[in-house]
Amino acid sequence: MNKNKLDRLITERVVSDIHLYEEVGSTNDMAREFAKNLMAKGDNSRINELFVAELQSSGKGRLGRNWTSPSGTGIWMSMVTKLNMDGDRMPGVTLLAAMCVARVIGSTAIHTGIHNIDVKIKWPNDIVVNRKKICGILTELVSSPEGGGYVITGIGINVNTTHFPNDIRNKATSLLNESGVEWNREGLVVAIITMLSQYIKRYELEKNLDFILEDYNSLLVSRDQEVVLVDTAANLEKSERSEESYISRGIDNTGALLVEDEAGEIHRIISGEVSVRGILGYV
Ligand code: BTX
Repeated sequence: MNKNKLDRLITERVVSDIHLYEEVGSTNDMAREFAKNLMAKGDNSRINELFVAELQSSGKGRLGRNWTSPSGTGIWMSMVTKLNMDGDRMPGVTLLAAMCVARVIGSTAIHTGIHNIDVKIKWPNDIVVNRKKICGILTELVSSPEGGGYVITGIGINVNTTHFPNDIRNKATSLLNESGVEWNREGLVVAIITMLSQYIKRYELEKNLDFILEDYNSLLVSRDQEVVLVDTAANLEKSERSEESYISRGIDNTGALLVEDEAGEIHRIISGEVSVRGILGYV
């Protein structure tokens, strides 16, 4: 990745600095260490700071899962953002990031004359293109016991990747695989981080997701379709059922997914380890 092409983010004061690495374990871990150091020093001057790597040797998904991050073909990045909201609003940042990635991919495709890209969000943290996973988001909180802290927004996008390991080959894809052309990684980074920092600012002010609700729900995969909740009993309010199917009705302004049961009753699912599967498989 060419750092000069990312520098606009600094000159336009979207981020205070960019740390670009050839290889790291995980950009989220680098970002976490950085946030911890800032807190230890009592340094409040950095609002947004970006960590980007060409290769991650131990990229992370949720619950200690692995995120395949081969060299030079994807976007593996984490933004550290000073927390100006309650930590319990953090799952909303995951949804904002998903929204930014989906919108930027969609608009880049239109501007470059690519028509075969159907981009959707799989709540809460995946972006799918043509029903395969192209991006995952891992948001983490680094909070201090005295209050305050940082949000780490980790974004992994398969951009020009052509080969995937056997275990994910059926559900993973890349922008190159789907469109047949190479995409400019730096352009995507600049557009996504610019949009995300604006969205986070607005979320801090408004304290809810009303401003993206309609747009988000229009991009939600399986909306108004049958979904199965996997291992979700603990996350369903007033329900202990976990293997029944529901109709997905979109998110509310807190970021919870609304699902309707057979009796027409609406349940709110809060994110955490919740998998929502379409009846036909992964999406
Ligand atoms: P997740 O737990 O929702 O998804 C992880 C699962 O996705 C894996 O178990 C595997 O089945 C599948 N998978 C692994 N690698 C890929 C891939 N490259 N493309 C598609 N599917 C894959 C999603 O977690 C959150 C991922 C965040 C990744 C970013 S990259 C920058 C930052 N640093 C870091 O270590 N993580 C984040």
